[in-house]
Amino acid sequence: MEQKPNSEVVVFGTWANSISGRVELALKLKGIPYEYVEEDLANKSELLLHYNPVHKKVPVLVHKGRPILESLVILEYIDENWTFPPKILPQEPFERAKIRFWANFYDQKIIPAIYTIGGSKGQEREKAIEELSELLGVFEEGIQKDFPGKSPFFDDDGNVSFLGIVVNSYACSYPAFHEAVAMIISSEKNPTFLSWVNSLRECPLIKETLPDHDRLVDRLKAFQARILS
Ligand SMILES: N[C@@H](CCC(=O)N[C@@H](CS)C(=O)NCC(=O)O)C(=O)O
Repeated sequence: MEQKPNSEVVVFGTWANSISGRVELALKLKGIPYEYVEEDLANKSELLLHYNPVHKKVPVLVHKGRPILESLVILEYIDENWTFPPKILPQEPFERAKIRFWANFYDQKIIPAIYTIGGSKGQEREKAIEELSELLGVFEEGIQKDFPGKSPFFDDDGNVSFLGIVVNSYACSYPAFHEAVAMIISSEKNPTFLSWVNSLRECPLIKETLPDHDRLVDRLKAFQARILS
C-alpha cells in the first residue's frame, strides 16, 4: 500500500468538482488547512480502498488517521468538529431538517437524473432532459415554499451554506455540460434554479474551486465518446 499521508486533515478527491469538491469547499470555508490527494478513479489507490472499502468512492476525509465517508456525512462532521463560524448548517432543528431533506433530494433525484442524461442519446436523452427539468421544478417550488423570502444557499453573512455546497456539485459546472453534453438547465424551463446557480457561481469561494472549464469540457467529451460509441 502507498504510504499514508501524515497531515492531520487529508481529503481524497477528484479535480472535476463533482461530489468530492464539497469537502474542499467546506474546509476552505472554515479555513481549515488540509492535504489533498487526487484519486484516479479508473485506477483507484489501495489507500482509497483501505479507507472506503464499502463504497470505494471519493470523497474521503481522513482526520487524525480516521476516515469519514459520504459527502453529506463529512459536511456535518466538519461543522460539528470545527464548531467556530461560519456554521454550515443552521442551528434550529426544523431548519436543519428542511436543509437535509432538500440536500437528500438533490443527491437522490437530481444528480442521478444528470447521470442519465450523460449516459443516454437520442430520444432517451430527450426524455432524460425532460425528467431532470421536472425534478428541478419540484426543487424550485419546494425551496420557495420551505424558505420563503430568503436564500437557503447562503447564510445571513453571505457565506455559502450546506445546501449551496451541495448544489454546487454538477450544477455550478453547467456551462461545461451545455458545451460537451447537452443543455441540462434551461433558462426557459427552470429560470429560478438557473438564477440560484448563477448566484452560487458568483460566490468567490466557489469561483476559486470551480474546475477549469476547458479541461472539464475535454473530459466530458472524452467520456461521452467512450460511453456512446
Ligand atoms: N454518495 C456519495 C457519492 C460519491 C461519488 O459518487 N463519488 C464518485 C466521484 S464524484 C466516485 O468516487 N466514483 C467512483 C466509482 O463510482 O467507482 C457521496 O456523497 O460521497
